[in-house]
Amino acid sequence: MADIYKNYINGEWVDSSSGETFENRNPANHDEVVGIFPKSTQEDADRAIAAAKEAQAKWRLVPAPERGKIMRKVGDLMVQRKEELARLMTREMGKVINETRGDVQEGIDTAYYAEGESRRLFAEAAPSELPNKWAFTTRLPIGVAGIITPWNFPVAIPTWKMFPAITCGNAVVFKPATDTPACGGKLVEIMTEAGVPKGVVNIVYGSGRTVGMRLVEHPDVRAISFTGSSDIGKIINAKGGQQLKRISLELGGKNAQLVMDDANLELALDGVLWGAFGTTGQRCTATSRLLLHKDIHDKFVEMLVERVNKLKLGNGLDESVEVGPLVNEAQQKTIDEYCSIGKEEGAEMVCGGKIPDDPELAKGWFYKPTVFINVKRTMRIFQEEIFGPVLSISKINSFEEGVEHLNDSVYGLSSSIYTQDINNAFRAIRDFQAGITYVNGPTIGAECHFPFGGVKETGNGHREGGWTVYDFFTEWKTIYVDFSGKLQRAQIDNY
Ligand code: UN1
Repeated sequence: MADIYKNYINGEWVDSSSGETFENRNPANHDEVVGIFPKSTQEDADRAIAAAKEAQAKWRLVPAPERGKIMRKVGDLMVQRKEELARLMTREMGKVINETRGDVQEGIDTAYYAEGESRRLFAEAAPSELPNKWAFTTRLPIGVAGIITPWNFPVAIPTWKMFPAITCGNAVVFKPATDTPACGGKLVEIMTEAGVPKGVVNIVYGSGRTVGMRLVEHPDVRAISFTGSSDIGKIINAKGGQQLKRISLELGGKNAQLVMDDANLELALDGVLWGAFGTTGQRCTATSRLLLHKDIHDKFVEMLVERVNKLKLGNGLDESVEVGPLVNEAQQKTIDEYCSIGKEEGAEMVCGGKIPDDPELAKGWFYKPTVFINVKRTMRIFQEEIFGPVLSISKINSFEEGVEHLNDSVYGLSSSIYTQDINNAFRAIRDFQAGITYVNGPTIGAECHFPFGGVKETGNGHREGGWTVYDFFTEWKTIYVDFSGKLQRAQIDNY
């Protein structure tokens, strides 16, 4: 029997005002319904926003370290329920159990980090230019934040956004992806159990078009944090921008790993297998381009194909499985289309490229891990985000050409170089156009206490993670205190 979920608005679990619902199914076995969820309306979103606004007026007055203690409790409860959450996540979106455990752990780390930051919301002070006058700054919450999240990290990404938002004294309305609503619901349940007051966290299930857009358009939502595609991000930025909202966008990627002729090839191989086929390639940080120096190209391709062909596909609850299904049928179709496009464009497919014929996998949205070689910069499979287990390989003649290839993208999230040459490693750090560069590590594996985000069309300049996201969720206020007892005019009386 599928579990029935409800919205959480103003401290109560409620159905949608429409009475309508939607279901989600296990992508490894589409006969299995994971849960049934309210299909919410604009009115439901409005009620949640009103509740958040009211609750925030009190929440902002709670000392930040007190808010932080609740975050610690959230982390403790997540530790207790880690396995339960991980198993639910694998059933809901398909990635293998070790990865879903990692996803929950990233949320736990984010909770404990939030507790620490609650005592470190540092602000600065500097001398006033006038005598008997002090000047300093402080940081205040923004108000109500709309949290719109994707399905590929159904616990970690919502925690990156909600925990700092709430720790800073904001209230949130959370709209999880329709492919992973159950994980979002469990997370909110934990937050309420840990003591996040009613109205400070609300969850409203439903489509991006109805619920998500209402958050973006409602004047009482002053901040939006969104992770998803660049196309939707641009719409959110344009709509929310009309009201001059603060908007943090974490969007697409077309991340590359450059392997130089002096690299440790075994290490680079482990890296690219994990980077390209972990999470079935469904990460914004996934390695989707591999740039191989000409002197190691043929050998590396041979080593890679041998390993890719051995990757075990299946239901992610089986601990021996390495690659789970895609999240849904549409995604499977997209991947298949890109494989046809790659072939038509003249790239050479050296493995994969089809839906597996294994009858055991017939009820899931599986796709064989795919590798293309001879991929040219003008090809769509070089340029476009595919979000699946497809790796495009290009041969490069030099480090400089590698940098040029790597930077030839509208995106700039993550990047990686494998080399033993310290000079090239540092040149890469300086010259790769990306928010994240790994040296001798794959393009995935960001840690929650560091800034996370990218350049170009990957975002709009904000960073999640680390201390930087605390800046996003606070307003700076400058305070001048004049104790001279007379009018002192800045820029005038001292000159
Ligand atoms: C994402 O790709 O959507 O660095 C987030 C990583 C993870 C987070 C990825 N810690 O791959």
